[in-house]
Amino acid sequence: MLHYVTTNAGKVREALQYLADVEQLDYDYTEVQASDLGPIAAHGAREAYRHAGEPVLVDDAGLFIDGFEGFPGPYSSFVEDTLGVETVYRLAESELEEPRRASFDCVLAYCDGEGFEATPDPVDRDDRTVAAARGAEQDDEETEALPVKLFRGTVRGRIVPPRGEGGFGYDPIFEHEGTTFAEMSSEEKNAISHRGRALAKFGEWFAERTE
Ligand code: ITT
Ligand code: NA
Repeated sequence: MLHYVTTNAGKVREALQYLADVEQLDYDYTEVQASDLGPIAAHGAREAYRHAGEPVLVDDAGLFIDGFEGFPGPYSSFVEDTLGVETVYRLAESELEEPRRASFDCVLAYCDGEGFEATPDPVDRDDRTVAAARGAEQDDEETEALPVKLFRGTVRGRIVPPRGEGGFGYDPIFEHEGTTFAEMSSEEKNAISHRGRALAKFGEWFAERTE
């Protein structure tokens, strides 16, 4: 059984549209500090696999606002819990000119303790943070050696005043081609979203792997 590692029920709802045979594993892995999602997800997948002893898929995502040099990015979860989504919108509104472009990124990291052609260790924009991520993994040499495969998805959009009741997190303030993610059904969101794109890539690879 494949475990979808997240504490976020919204992510699971979306993943279930791609992967029938998954179960949520509500495990809060250590989020190492990095300016890119890749090392965070890779580290999380190794840790979650060691915890579960069964195949795991970690989902790390973030909202990257162009005019804020990618903020909140890897800190999206912390910023949602502290400032809140509405405040992120108001910050963007007061500091940035329209069209306030942004991306949603998602990195899925798969680990099952077996060998396959793993993704080379992700290169971070900031070498020091990668070194820190590696340092964290070096706590356990066996864990560090576990192969991890990464699948990325991204979608471009704009930061707008909150609209819509669906989705979760930053969905109400992220508009893609005139519609916010919170105004879409989960099918519509999945068809174009960062997570949907990453899940489609993973689903294809995983189907071949388990044939
Ligand atoms: P897990 O780490 O347990 O999976 P999380 O919600 O903390 O749950 P992240 O670390 O990936 O997830 O944090 C990403 C933040 O971005 C968090 O505040 C989410 O609510 C938000 N987020 C992630 N995917 C999103 C999406 O598709 N739409 C809107 N917000 C999203
Ligand atoms: Na998190």
